[in-house]
This record gives sequence, C-alpha cells and structure tokens, in this order.
Amino acid sequence: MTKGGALRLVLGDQLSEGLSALDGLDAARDVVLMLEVREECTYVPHHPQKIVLILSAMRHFAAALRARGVTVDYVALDDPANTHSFTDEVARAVARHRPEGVIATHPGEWRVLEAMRGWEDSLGLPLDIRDDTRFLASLEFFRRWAQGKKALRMEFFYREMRRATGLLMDGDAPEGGEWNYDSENRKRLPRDLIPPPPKRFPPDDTTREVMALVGREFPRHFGSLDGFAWPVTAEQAQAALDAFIAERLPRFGDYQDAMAEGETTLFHALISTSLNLGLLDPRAACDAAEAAWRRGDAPLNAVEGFIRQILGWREYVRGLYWLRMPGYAKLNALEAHRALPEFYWTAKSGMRCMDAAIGQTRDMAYAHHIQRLMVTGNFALLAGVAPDAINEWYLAVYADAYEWVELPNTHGMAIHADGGVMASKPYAASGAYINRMSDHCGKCRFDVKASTGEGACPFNYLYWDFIARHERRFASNPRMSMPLANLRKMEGAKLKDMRAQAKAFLDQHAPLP
Ligand code: FAD
Ligand code: DLZ
Repeated sequence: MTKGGALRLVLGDQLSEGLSALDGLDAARDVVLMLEVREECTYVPHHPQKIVLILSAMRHFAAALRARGVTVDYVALDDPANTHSFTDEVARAVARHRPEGVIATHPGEWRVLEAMRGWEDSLGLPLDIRDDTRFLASLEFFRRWAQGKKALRMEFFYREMRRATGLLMDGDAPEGGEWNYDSENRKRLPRDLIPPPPKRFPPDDTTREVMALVGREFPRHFGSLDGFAWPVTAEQAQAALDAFIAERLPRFGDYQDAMAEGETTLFHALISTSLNLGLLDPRAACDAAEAAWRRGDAPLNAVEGFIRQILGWREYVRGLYWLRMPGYAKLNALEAHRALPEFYWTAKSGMRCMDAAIGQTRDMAYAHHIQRLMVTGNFALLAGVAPDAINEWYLAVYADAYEWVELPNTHGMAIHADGGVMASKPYAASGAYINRMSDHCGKCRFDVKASTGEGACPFNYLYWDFIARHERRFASNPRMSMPLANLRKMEGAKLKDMRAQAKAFLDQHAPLP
C-alpha cells in the first residue's frame, strides 16, 4: 500500500470521522498519515497539557481508524527518523508509500496553509486541499456575507446563521421574539451557589505514556501537567457535553460573565478543546442545547447565549481570520510595543483577579472567557502590550488555542489591535468592572475604590493612563465620548499622579531578562 492509492494527511486538530480528507477513503489502497512533530509543539511554547491533549487524542484517533481496517502511518515524536516538520515528514511518507497524490483538509492556521501550498511542486505530486466542512459556515458563505459591508459586526452575522441553520427559529422570527438575551446574562455569582464541577477524564495508559514523553521533551514550557483531565476521544467529548447540558447549561446564561474566588469553571461548558480538535461537532452541541430548551430543561437566555457563542462567535472569528489574513496579524492600531509583564508567567502580580486567571491557566491550560477578555486581555490592552507578545501568550497557554480562533479574539476583541474591525470600541475597563462581576476585589491587597496612592488598584490608574494616551485617537469614536468627557473633567494633578503610577507599576513588572 499505497501504489495507486492516496496519502491522506490528518493533522492534530482534524480528528473527526467525517473529515473531508477521509472522504472516499479506499481502505485497500490508501494510507492515512499522522505526524507528531516538534515544530508544531514549539512554534510557540505550548502548555504541556495542550501538547498531551493533542498527541493523546491523535493516538486514540489513529487506533480507532486502525480498528476499522484503515492503514495508518503514524510517526511518533520519539521516532529517531522523525525530521519534525510537516513538510519533510510528508516528503518522507511519499517516498515510503509512492502514492498517486496527497489529500489534505484545509488547515486551521495560515502558516500551515502557506507551507502546504509549496508541496505540489516539492513533491511532484497532485495535492488536493479540501474545504474543512466541520464548521457551520463555509468560508465562501462568510465572504459573501462580508462583501461590501463597512462594519463586520458579529451580531448581524449571527442572525444570518440563525436563519441559515434554523436554530432557535420560529419560522422567520427568533424564538422568544429577541435575537439576543445578553442583557440577562450579567449576574454576579451568589455566595451560596456552588457550580457543579465539569466532568473530568483521568489519563488512561495512552495519555500517561504521552505525559511522560511531553514531560521529558518540553520540561521548560510554562504550565503544569498534573491534573490533566481533558477529553481525548469523541466518546469522552460527548460525555462532557452531556454532563454540561444536564448540569450547567440552565445557569450558563445568568453567570456567563461572572468570576469568583476559587471557581475556575463556573457554569461554562469546557468543550472548546473538543470542538477545536474535531472530537465534537458544533452543530450537535447547538442541537443538544436547543433540545434542552424545547424539553423545558433550560431557559432561553442560557440556551441562546450558549448557541450564540458557537454559531455566532466561533464561526465569525474563523470567517474573519481567513478573510483578513495574513495582513490581520500585522495590525497594531494602538501602536502598542510593551513587552509582556513577567507575571503572565508567574501569577505573581499581587492583583487577585490577574493571579487567579494566570494561576488557573498554569494549572489547567484553561480560563473562561471573561477572565481572558476582561482580566488578562484588559490588562494587556491598558498596558499597551505588543500584539505579537500577547498573541503568542494566548496561543501557547490555552489547551483550545489555534490561531484561527485565538488571533481574532485577542487581536480584535481583547487588545483592539485591528482598530475596530471586530469591535466598535476597545473593551477597556477599570477595577470597577471586575468588582461588579466578581468577589476578587474584597480579598485583594489593592483597593478597587482608589485610583491613586499606595495600594490603589492598578486597573484604575492603568485605565485612565490608557484613555489619556489615546485621547486624540478616540476623539473620533462616538462610543468613547463618555470616558473622554470624564477624562477632561479630571483634575490635572490627579491624572498626572495616575499616569506616573501606571508607569511605575509597569516598570516594576518588566519581563525577566
Ligand atoms: P463556554 O463559555 O462554555 O462557551 C461555549 C463554546 O462557545 C466554547 O467552547 C467555544 O467553542 C465557543 N466560544 C465562546 N466564546 C467564543 C469566542 N469568543 N470565540 C470563539 N468561540 C467561542 N477560544 C478558543 O476556542 N480558542 C482560543 O484560542 C481562544 N482564545 C481566546 C483569547 C481571548 C483573548 C479571548 C477573549 C477569548 C478566546 N477564546 C478562545 C474564546 C473563549 O474564551 C473560549 O472559547 C472559551 O473560554 C472556552 O471555554 P468553554 O468551552 O468553557 O466555553
Ligand atoms: C498544536 C499541535 C501540536 C502541539 N502538535 C501537533 C503535532 O505534533 N502534529 C499535528 O499534526 N498537529 C499538531 N498540532 C496542531 C497543529 O499545530 C495544527 O493542526 C495546525 O496549527 C493547523 O491548525
């Protein structure tokens, strides 16, 4: 095998039975190629749990294909002949199998697509790069929607997607009469409400073997391997979704934006790793949530909120990424150039909210959306951290991170580096927001009510330093008129103090040499 057959490449985040690269597979002649390569493990220093998750899920997927009689050529990370790059490993596999052609599915990152585009010439074989059909909107659908539009707002794309899929629709109208119930989804977590913990999947033999390998190979990557509990098969991913729908979906909406001391997951689903690897189908996740609402098991604000994240945000960021790359990654609208403060790697800023978000990131390779956006993202925005530095951090530290989803969320939503392609104004907030949505501030050594002086909350003086720094730029944005008006009312000496304190705090936390 494969004389006359095809070499079918399956990448680490393409672990779906229905993958387009496997369409029409002839088990008698074709070979599936899967590659564990160092280049993919190190192009950013991925969290060890992320590497374990991907390699273990790949090994389980290969075993499932083999059990169905498919020939899988699997190159392991510790294979002495491994050249550790996709391009060179595909060339070696072509030499081994002499296929008629290579079949692949469109990858999730621009840099991989660029590499693939050279393969036809370098291999001297036809290469068929098929669409990735595991999304609810094709790239063509997104392009058509975006065409001629001045602003590409998610909310309008989402409505198109509701119409196109029929999800939560009553004929032509949205169920319940509204498209979006976000205004109901901003509650603080009550003290006596304990969220049910997500389902955990302790490592099996395969995962344990990969954990030992990753521990040996990447000992200096940020993050702990202990406590690994991510789903690594489609069956486990389904069990995680089922548990979420039964136990946490009903309150997902209410507490979607909440943060709380000691609560790392609240009512979130923890399914992004499975969706992004291809272990879970996004449509199935949306259908399961809608069915829970139709049964009366979950309220509409929760179900609409959950479906919007997947049908709206997830599809939208992917469409935007492929529409705007490669230029999108280079944008730096706010001219931010600061290096990443050292506490993004140590969880020792002294700020309770930051250290909680970074600490759980180190321990679990997970933080929920509002921690990513309004804590670590907001800090990077206010501090003026360079887009490349903060993008690399998000891409490295989260188990669900691939550039197609990480980049628009960070670059566009969190740090406004795209100058407003995604969001009409920066998501900038002072400590008051964190105090409203969490109980962190009560236990923090900084005072959230103070903006200057010893012990003032850094988010306060950084916020005003940010607004003042960009005063001229924001003057033309009507959505920034309120903070600008407040800035102008502010006493000059107070602003001066805040700006000096912002500088001192950031200088004190410059990166380690
Ligand atoms: P839930 O809150 O339970 O939401 C359910 C699902 O909706 C998620 O699993 C996810 O698939 C989808 N979803 C929710 N919000 C978004 C969003 N903004 N964009 C895309 N999908 C969304 N998500 C990633 O999958 N990978 C990333 O690398 C990533 N980087 C991010 C970086 C920043 C700065 C920000 C602000 C957000 C990022 N997100 C990313 C989006 C979001 O934070 C995660 O999808 C979510 O926290 C995953 O946890 P969950 O499964 O518990 O999600
Ligand atoms: C992220 C990742 C890692 C850490 N390792 C591998 C690997 O060894 N083999 C593989 O096929 N894929 C890996 N991946 C995922 C790829 O980086 C991903 O497929 C591309 O970034 C395209 O989305």
